[in-house]
Amino acid sequence: MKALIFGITGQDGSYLAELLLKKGYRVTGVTRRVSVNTTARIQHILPKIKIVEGDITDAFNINKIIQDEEPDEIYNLAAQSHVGTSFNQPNLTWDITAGGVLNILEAIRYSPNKEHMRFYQASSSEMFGKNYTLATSGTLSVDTGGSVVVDSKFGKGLYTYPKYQDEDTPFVPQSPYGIAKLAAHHLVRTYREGYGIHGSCGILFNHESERRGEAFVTRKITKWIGEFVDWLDVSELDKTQLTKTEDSDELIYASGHQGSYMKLRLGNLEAKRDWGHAEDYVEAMWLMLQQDEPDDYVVATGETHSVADFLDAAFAAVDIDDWSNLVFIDPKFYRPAEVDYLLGVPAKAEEKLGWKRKISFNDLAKRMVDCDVVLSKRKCNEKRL
Ligand code: NAP
Ligand code: F7E
Repeated sequence: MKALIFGITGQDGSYLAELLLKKGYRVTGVTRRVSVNTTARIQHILPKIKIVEGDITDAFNINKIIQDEEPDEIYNLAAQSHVGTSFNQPNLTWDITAGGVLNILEAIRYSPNKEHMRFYQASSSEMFGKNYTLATSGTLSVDTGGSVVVDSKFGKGLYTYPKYQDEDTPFVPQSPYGIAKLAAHHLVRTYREGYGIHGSCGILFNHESERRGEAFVTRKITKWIGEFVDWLDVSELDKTQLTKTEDSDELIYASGHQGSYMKLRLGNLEAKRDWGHAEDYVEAMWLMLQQDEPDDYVVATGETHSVADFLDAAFAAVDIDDWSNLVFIDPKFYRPAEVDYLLGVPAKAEEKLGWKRKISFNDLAKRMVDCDVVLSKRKCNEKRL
């Protein structure tokens, strides 16, 4: 089997490429030319994959790649994927995240091998925006432990809250990114129904990892913790020496120490997300393309946590219980429109694909922190040489 991955240099692309190689696929990845090397996440598998140059906004180039490669499976993970950036660069986001998908769909539509190609599109929980489904009494019951049992048409599942999103929740996107993803989502459905393309969309909720981009909130937090722990170490300080500061103070001080350290600068800590690990989620992408019929699936954990909860879990991994003195709230990181609450019910993916997430929220945070502590130490040591 031959797979073509757009977005192979990203977080998900790297995990998906690893998974497909393990399954014996021949993997081709599309990378765009930029002035710096973007292959860090796939460096370890580069000898085993084929790389071709391409940008999904370039329709002719994309068409040529698809006709030349004749893949059995095409995964589109390429996007301008940062929601905050999409408010600053909405046109670019639209061209890549929506327009790029149309280029791929058109190339498949006119391919002589169309019947043999299966297509995966990376849709997003951002498409739900501010909307959610409020479970009604008929679909809900409370188990003895106080959790809510959602009795969906795909079977019963145990979820912690009665507000959720699933495949039937109407989309009300709140960002240029969410709107572009929704356009792409409807394009895939239309090409599926109109031209018989085997195209499936994974409506994936937030998924993170040790390879997560550094501008997303989880990685921004764990990277800062790694560097902060290294600063404490090098300064021969321990956390009990940190002095209390005002909320308006942007720096951290320690008693008996001359220097200071810049606080972790964040925006809205109240937003809630359904956070899983990317390694689990790429498995769901592959499973979708193994189905006889194309379809759309929510992929999520069924739990929701605030950004503040993630801070709790991440700081706990380095034995810091109270982080309030270490975080500075910077209005710069607030968004013009926010998605307040995401909790996905993955009952359909569990029932039809047999998919189940394996990595818990606390393990996710701990894995990311542990990795960033090691990475920071390595980088700092290199800098000091
Ligand atoms: P990511 O780390 O930001 O990776 C995005 C990938 O897209 C990178 O390989 C990037 O290449 C590539 N790309 C960007 N613009 C391109 C262009 N014009 N032409 C070709 N390639 C381009 O994102 P991710 O977290 O792996 O997510 C993968 C996909 O799932 C994205 O479509 C994202 O929107 C979607 N999604 C992600 C999540 C999540 O929580 N991670 C949830 C739902 C949906 P460079 O390396 O050159 O920048
Ligand atoms: O923000 C809040 C921010 O940028 C999460 C993408 O993969 O998932 C991701 O989009 C929350 C938001 O992810 C900072 O306001 C607070 O409420 O990590 P994020 P996202 O916007 O949820 C979806 C499903 C995708 O599809 C996207 O591609 O955290 N927040 N302070 C902050 N966020 C950031 N980035 N930086 C902060 O300083």
